[in-house]
Amino acid sequence: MTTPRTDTASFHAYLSSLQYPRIIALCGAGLSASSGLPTFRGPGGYWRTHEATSLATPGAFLRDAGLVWQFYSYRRHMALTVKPNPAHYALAELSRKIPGFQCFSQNVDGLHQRADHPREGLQLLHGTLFEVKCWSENCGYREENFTDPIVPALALPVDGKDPTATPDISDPKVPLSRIPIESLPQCPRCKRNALRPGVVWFGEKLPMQILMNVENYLNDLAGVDLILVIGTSAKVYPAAGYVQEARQRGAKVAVINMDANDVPAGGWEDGDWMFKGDAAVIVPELLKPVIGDVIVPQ
Ligand code: BJW
Repeated sequence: MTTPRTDTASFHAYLSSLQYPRIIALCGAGLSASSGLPTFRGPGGYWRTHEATSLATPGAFLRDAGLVWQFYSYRRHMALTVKPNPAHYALAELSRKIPGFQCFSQNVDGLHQRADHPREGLQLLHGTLFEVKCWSENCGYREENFTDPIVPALALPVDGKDPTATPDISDPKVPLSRIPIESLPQCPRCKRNALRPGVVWFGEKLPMQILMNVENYLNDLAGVDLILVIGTSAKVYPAAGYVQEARQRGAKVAVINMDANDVPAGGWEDGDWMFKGDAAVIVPELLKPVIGDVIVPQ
């Protein structure tokens, strides 16, 4: 059985040896964990009594659009409240230093963008919380939207005893009112359907342009030198499949994860690395030879 390397020195030596580096990062929810946002699987993967992934489906929206909007409105609020961490800034700086670097991110929280990650180096595989679109694909309306709450009905409840406190509605002990579909955001174009979050749910296609950008990058004849697999369980496809695709094009794999058992499909191969711990600490350290010290704005 192959065991991955764990020393930073061999990683730095490899990084420094690349003349025209072709590097990919595949990022997941663990990247934003130290910013204070929960992951999907594992202990933080529940919202009230619901598995977070069970609310990320078109079926859940059809059954109870009010509940699904409460989940996403809460997450929009949380994402706006927290800040990008040093790993977001390190990846953004890598993108400025190495034009061939592409960050394939499954995260919808907007933290890459707030860390000023150059737009052309960022492929948002699963969309963003801050775009909303008409439920009807035939209508096709979509808009960028940062309003919090997006409609008054989705305002967080106020504590009866302390009006300055907002009870945490992710806690099932906090009562949640039922929201009728008419009180949810409505499509201003067709005026017949509710708007929904502009994210990719299970069973839905990833955005066509993003898929094309990823395929074009992977199919470039130059191959790939390195894929950084950061804070993702790498269980959701097609994103998880990009690790093997990069490998087939010559890439070495470096995993940065709190859980050393979260191994990408296909297992370890000679020359891989596993860095166990917090991405916010490890990613800036790994990229130091190229980006120097990360500056996090106060
Ligand atoms: C830390 C840390 C710290 C913690 N530092 N680390 C092939 C095989 C089998 C199934 C399929 C297949 N191809 C497609 C499918 C079906 C399905 C799928 O993959 N199912 C799997 C469950 C098996 N895929 C799809 O449905 C996709 N669509 C599709 O394939 O369409 C095809 C199609 C063709 C034609 C017509 C129609 C369709 C769509 C997938 C969409 C996923 N959407 C979600 C929700 C997005 C919106 C939202 O945010 O609510 O995306 S689900 C959820 O999972 C979210 C995430 O982006 C995604 C990945 O999760 P992630 O980021 O890896 O999080 P976790 O929690 O799993 O892991 C966190 C990790 O961090 C852990 O490892 C921790 O240890 C670690 N960590 N703290 C470092 N501080």
